Amino acid sequence: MPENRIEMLKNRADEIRKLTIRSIGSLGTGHIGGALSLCEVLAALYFDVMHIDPEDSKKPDRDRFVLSKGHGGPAVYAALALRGFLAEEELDTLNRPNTHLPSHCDMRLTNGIDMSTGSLGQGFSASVGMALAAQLDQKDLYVYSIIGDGESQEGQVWEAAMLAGSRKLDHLIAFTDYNKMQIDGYIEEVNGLEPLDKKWEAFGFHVQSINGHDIGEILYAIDNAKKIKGKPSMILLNTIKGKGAYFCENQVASHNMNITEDMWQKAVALLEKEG
Ligand SMILES: Cc1ncc(C[n+]2csc(CCOP(=O)(O)OP(=O)(O)O)c2C)c(N)n1
Ligand SMILES: [Mg+2]
Repeated sequence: MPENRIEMLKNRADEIRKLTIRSIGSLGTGHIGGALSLCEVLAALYFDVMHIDPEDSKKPDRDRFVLSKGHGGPAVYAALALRGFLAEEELDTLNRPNTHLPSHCDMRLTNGIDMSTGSLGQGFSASVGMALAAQLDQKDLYVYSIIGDGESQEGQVWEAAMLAGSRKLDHLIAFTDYNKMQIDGYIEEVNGLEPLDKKWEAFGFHVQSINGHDIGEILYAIDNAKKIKGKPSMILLNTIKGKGAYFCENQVASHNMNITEDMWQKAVALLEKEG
C-alpha cells in the first residue's frame, strides 16, 4: 500500500480527532470517549473508501454510511466538515440551540448524514434494510455501518444480523467499535460478548478482527470484505475509548463527561506537538 496514502489518512484521522475534541470540549460536555475511538475508521471511509460527493450529497447511487452508535456523531461531523459537506465553523455550533449538528446523528438536520441514530440497535437494522434494498434494486453501492460493543448487547442488533446473513448481503460492511467499554463500565463485567467473532460467524458474516487505530489494517480489511461474495462482513475494530485525549483515554468515565476549556486546549496542543 503506498506510504503516502496511509500518511494522508493518518493526518486526516488526527484532524478529525482534534476537531472532535475541540467541538465537544468547547461545548463543555459530551460523548467524547466513543467519538475518539472512531477517528481512524472515519478517515479511511470518508477520505479513501466511500463513493460520495459533497457537491451531490443525495446522489442515489452513493455509498451509504450509518453510525448506528449515534452518540459518536461529533466525530462524523468533523469528517463531514473536512470532506466538504459542512463548513468547519459549524462544528462550533455542536448541540446548541438551532444547530444542524445535534449530539446524535439526525438525517433531517445534517448534510451528509444518511440515517438518524441514537436509539441503540436501530441504526444497524436500517443499514441492513438499505443493503437489502440495494440488493433488490441490483445496485452496486456499499452500506457501511458502525455499531458499538455496548450496542451489541441490544437484541435488535442480532435480529438484523440474522436477516443480513440469511439474505447474503455482501454489500453490507459492518464494523464493531470494540473499545471494551459501554456506559456502565467494562463490556465483560456488564454482559460479556466473547467470543464475538464466532457469534458473527454463526449469523453468516465474514469476520475479521483488527487494530481499529491502524489505517493500513482498516483498508486491507475493507478490501478483503469486498472480495467476499454471498456474505455480509463484520470488521471488529479493537479500539481504545477516548483515544488521544490525555484526560480520558482508556477510561470508562470518558463515555459522557464534562470538559473544561483548559482540558480540551491542552489535549489539542499535545496532539499538535506529537503530530
Ligand atoms: C436503546 C438505547 N438504550 C440505551 C441508550 C443509552 N446509551 C447511550 S450510549 C450507551 C452505551 C453504548 O455503549 P457502546 O455501544 O459501547 O458505545 P461507546 O463505547 O462506543 O461509547 C447507552 C446504554 C440508548 N442510546 N439507546
Ligand atoms: Mg463501547
